Amino acid sequence: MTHARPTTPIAGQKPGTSGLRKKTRVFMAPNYLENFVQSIWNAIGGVQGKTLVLGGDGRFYNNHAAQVILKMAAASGAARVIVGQNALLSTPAASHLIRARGADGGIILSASHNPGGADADFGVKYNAANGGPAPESITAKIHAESERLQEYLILDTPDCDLFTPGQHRLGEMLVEVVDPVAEYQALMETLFDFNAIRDLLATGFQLRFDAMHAITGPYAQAILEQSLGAAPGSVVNATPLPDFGGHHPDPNPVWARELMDTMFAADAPDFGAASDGDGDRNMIVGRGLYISPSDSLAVLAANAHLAPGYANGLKGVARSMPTSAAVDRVATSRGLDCYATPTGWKFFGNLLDADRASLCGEESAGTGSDHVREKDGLWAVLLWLNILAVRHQSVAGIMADHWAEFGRNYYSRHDYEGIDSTAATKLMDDLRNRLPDLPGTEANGLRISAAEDFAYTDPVDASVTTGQGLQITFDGGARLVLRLSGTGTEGATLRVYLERFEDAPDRLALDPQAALAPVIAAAQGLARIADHTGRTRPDVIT
Ligand code: VG1
Ligand code: CO
Repeated sequence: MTHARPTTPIAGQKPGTSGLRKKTRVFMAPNYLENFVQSIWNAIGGVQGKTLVLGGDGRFYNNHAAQVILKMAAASGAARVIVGQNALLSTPAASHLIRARGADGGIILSASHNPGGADADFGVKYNAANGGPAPESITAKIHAESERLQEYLILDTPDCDLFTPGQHRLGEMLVEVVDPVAEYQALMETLFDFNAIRDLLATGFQLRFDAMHAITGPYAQAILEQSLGAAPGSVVNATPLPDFGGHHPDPNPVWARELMDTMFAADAPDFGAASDGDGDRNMIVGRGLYISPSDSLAVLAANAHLAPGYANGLKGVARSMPTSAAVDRVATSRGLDCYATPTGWKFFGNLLDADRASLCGEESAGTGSDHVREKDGLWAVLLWLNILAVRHQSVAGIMADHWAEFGRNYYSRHDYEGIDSTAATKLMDDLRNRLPDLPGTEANGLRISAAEDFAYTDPVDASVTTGQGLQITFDGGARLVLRLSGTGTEGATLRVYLERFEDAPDRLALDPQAALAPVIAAAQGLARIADHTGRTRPDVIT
């Protein structure tokens, strides 16, 4: 029986960098989830007769939310929902399913790298028919609908069996429960030389993949261990847990400390990697060497042609604006177009759909290609392994060659987490107001050549997005960017992105923090971070 339940608008249902993220208890409050889901349906012209994909990263509230969404899809007349078994799907696997099945869209339940649990974070993201995160035009519409919502439709029926693969019925709607890994794995087999990677692993090459108790565990076990033959136990923390074992499933040297310790030990494996809550990010570590995500993107761009799926070369590359310009150097040398977009994968969708770029990446450990419309953690790991298998070199060897050829963009991000929102806004406003006066002046001995509040005009649909970060460029190409996070759920997080280029052969192996010291000092002085926030050092350095 379909019920139309009266409701009233709930303030703040505005999707951020990647979907709507809130404290789990906010999502658990009466009507919160239902209001947002109905707002999605309303914003996309309803779901009557449509096919949707549904799955999540397995965090607390995942299964309950999935049942609510199914009942709401059925009540609004959806024809079919394809759901990962137990309501699990990594973000890239969901993107692939939407595309492979020609679905009209999909919903991903995740707050990605944010911690999970009743007292942590939850999130809901809508992806469009191209498999990618809804563009700003749709997220703005969802928000507008949420502000005038008066009722939602839901089926009054017992929960659907999401455990048994196959077709089930929920009212008139078909629910198809699928293995979350199988179709994704088949896609990976079309892109990479699995035999070459098998041969590499058979020679005793050791790898360690840390799934951080999040969604990539089952994917990595099936692909890395069972199919490619990595030693059993190569994938650690492989069981997805509702609270990710109490950790942040954020693949960076701070939150993936365990992997860093393993990779810097005397008997370290040859290759280490980690992924995040929903499986769309990757951290790459060589033996005793952390690879910054911006460098990883550049290496993948320079070597992608070594994998069968990219043997014909790339159509172009794209990075988010705060990501280092290391990939730009590869693009210049290979004659590829290179785009700089605002932060967040939704801005890459048009470039990928229009065949202007086939490889994209962000400094936050997200890389991906036109095989889906999301970033893809395991995909990046497999591309690295394919490159290592063909080049017969260590990770350190590949990096040394790369920097010798292209120079090195020293890069780091400093995060100040959970700061007072008013103070954070004031810091940004103060610096923004001073931008016009900065060019030509000096900060800590560095001469400022340009200062802008980054705005992006999409080259495909000409849509304009403003206020995407304050960018200050110095003579010689050093750069700093400041922006506020759009994925947090508590206070504000200030992200300070720092970059400096070096190509002197004897200066390619410096400590990144030391190499960046002048830029770090300039950032402190220009933004008066300590004065505004009371913090003298960042909480997380990546
Ligand atoms: C962060 C990252 C951004 C990424 C986003 C979603 O956003 O900086 O690069 O696209 O998370 O990734 P923000 O607004 O907090 O800086 V995920 O893996 O959380 O879906
Ligand atoms: Co993620």
